[in-house]
Amino acid sequence: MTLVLVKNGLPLAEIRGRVADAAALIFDVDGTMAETEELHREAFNEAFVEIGLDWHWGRRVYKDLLRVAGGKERIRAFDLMRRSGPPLTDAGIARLHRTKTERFAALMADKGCPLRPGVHALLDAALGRGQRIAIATTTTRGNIDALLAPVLGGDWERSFAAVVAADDVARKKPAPDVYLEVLSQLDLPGASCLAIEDSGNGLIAAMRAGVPVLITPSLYFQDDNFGGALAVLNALSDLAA
Ligand code: XBP
Ligand code: MG
Repeated sequence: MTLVLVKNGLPLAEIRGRVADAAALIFDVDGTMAETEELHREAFNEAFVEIGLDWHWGRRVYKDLLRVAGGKERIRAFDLMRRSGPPLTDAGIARLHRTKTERFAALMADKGCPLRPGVHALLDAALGRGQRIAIATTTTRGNIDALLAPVLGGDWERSFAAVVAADDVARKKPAPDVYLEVLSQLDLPGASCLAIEDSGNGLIAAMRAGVPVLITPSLYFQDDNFGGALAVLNALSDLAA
């Protein structure tokens, strides 16, 4: 039996209705579609070695660093905190992050990363009822392909009405920019859609764009504040139970 955890918000039957009735479902990627953050952490650590930095991000420090959305911004935040030596230049950060992105793609190709329970079924159900699906993420665009191509097929993007990633907008989550850009591409008001997120930053970004939010917390964000969400489910598979 599935444990359905609705910490706040609507009863499950009503959540199912809201999901089915939304004009579009807007998915976050990291943490929501798949538990990718451990692979991101590994990719950062491999990049540090490759570039010759004596940095290593363990789980505890990475949990704190995840407050900063975006890999380049996370590198800069850590660099400013360590207070030794001259700060990395913009070009140095860009190079380090490019190496991290290459390492992430290689790790994805090597190890793979399954979608979280219920994600594939929800995508199929949405497409089956003619609902539009979209992506609003602060990850690098290539990372989406590295995750989704192996599990949904190389032409996965054709199923999505809009895919907006980090470098398409000026500000990352918790700013609303990725959501506002998705809504503009879909030509829909935020209130008619439903966002699916795993983190407090994601929740704030969607709410600032006027989009109601369903939360499925991922490993690193179990204790985030999800006040304001329609509901908090332990997994999207609960929708089908
Ligand atoms: C995802 C992120 C990203 C990834 C790493 O947040 O914050 O920075 O951790 O990817 P969200 P990059 O799930 O809210 O979109 O290194 O490409 O930034
Ligand atoms: Mg996320």
